[in-house]
Amino acid sequence: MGLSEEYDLCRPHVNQLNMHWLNGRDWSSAYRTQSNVLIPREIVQLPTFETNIRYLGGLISAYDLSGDRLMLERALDLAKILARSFNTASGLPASRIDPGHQSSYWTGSVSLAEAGSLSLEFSRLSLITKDQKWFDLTHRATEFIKQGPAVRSDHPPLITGNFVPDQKGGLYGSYTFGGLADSYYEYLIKVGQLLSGRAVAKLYNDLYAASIDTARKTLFGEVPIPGLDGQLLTIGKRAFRQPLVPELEHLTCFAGGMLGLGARLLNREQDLDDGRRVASTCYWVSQATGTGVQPESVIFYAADDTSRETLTTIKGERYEAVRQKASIGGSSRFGGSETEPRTEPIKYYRHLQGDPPGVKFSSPRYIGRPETIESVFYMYRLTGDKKWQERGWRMFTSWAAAARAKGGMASVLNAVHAPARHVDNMESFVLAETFKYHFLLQSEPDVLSLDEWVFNTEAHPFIIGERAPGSSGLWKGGNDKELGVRGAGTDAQKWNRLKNLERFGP
Ligand code: DMJ
Repeated sequence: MGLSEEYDLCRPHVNQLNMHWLNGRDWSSAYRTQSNVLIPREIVQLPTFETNIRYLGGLISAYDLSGDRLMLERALDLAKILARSFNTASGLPASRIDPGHQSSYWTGSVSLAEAGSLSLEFSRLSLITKDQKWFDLTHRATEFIKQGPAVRSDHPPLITGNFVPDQKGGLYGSYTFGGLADSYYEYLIKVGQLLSGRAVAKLYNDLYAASIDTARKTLFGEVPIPGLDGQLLTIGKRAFRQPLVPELEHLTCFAGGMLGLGARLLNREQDLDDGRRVASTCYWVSQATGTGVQPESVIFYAADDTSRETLTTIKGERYEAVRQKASIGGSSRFGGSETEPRTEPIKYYRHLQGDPPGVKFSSPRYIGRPETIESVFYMYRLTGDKKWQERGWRMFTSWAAAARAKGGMASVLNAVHAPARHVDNMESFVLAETFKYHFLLQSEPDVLSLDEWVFNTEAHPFIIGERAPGSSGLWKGGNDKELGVRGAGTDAQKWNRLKNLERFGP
């Protein structure tokens, strides 16, 4: 964005970060305060997944974009800490680590996304440093997943959101592309892309392709909205031996872009069409709410839900139609001959209500999530169709109208019903992802071209191929003399630390 001055202002902050301090607490050693109070080594829980995708991914990306050695040094400092999470019996990363402990951790039940989403960062780190040890850690974890839970699955190689690494069966929760699972599938295709040309990429590409083939049969569901027939597709949720729930989590909406990317990389044309329909469905839901932003999740009426109210258009006006439960002239629900199902007759019409049509249930909060605009961005870059830029712009203006606050973008308490009520909270992914995808969608396609960059799940771009970090010329080099003391703690860290020490003060 041309914010070079801001980048230079951030360098001392990155240099001074004390990787041993978490919320003001030191997890690495016991120590004495000036008033001789002994503070024991703290037990902390470092969230492995978030620290990896946000901090490690951010530092690696900053290095790839700038060529600034400082970013790489700090990335390696952090990678050494995160690598301890792999010190488990299975070799899967523990979801929370106490980095001060050297001993093994029992991972218990792990979430698929948390266990399977360190591979892009660790693979890129190996490519940069030419040191294979980082790659080996995540590769071993992927092998474990492929040979363990992916085989024990009801719908192989799909895996439920949670599983216990070494337990027979051991799969819990639902099959989904949404929360708890999402970035595992995303990283299969992206690691395959990062490593393309190397034999080892096959493992990731094959596992990805097989996962999508199974998901098409088990998780993909048509969204039956009259007037939009055949245009909308959701990727729902399925619990153990249960029917598909036609849900659409906002988190799942990244899958439109993932399917498009996979289609291009692996010549899977059907995936592009499905990805386009998933992205359209997410966009459509966002625009069908009272506020113009998308709820956390919606559950559509299934086509055969007898309580379903369907939308129809009569002389250009939108109406809602309630279908009659029993059909004319037949005992079966479909009526007529048993081999020839036919649509039930429409009983009466009434005006469309305000909720998204076809939606039975909404979890209505919007917290600035990026997944739909991410897929809209991919669709534009992959197809060149300007319709996606226009859709993205509508999303941006409606988001601004609903969420803009004095200090940033607020969360919205209820996306379904206007007026939008603000919640005083802005997640870090609003800057890392949501704004970034909006910006890139309206930029020329050679700004971070998808042929040259792969985005981690927090939208931090990594170089694909042999190009040297910093060769984009975005950063001209900075003044290392002004960086301050390495690891002394940033102002924010020191403030937290002071508050913490005061608890023990005289
Ligand atoms: C982000 O932190 C990442 O994209 C993650 O993979 C899941 N989704 C959140 C933002 O919604």
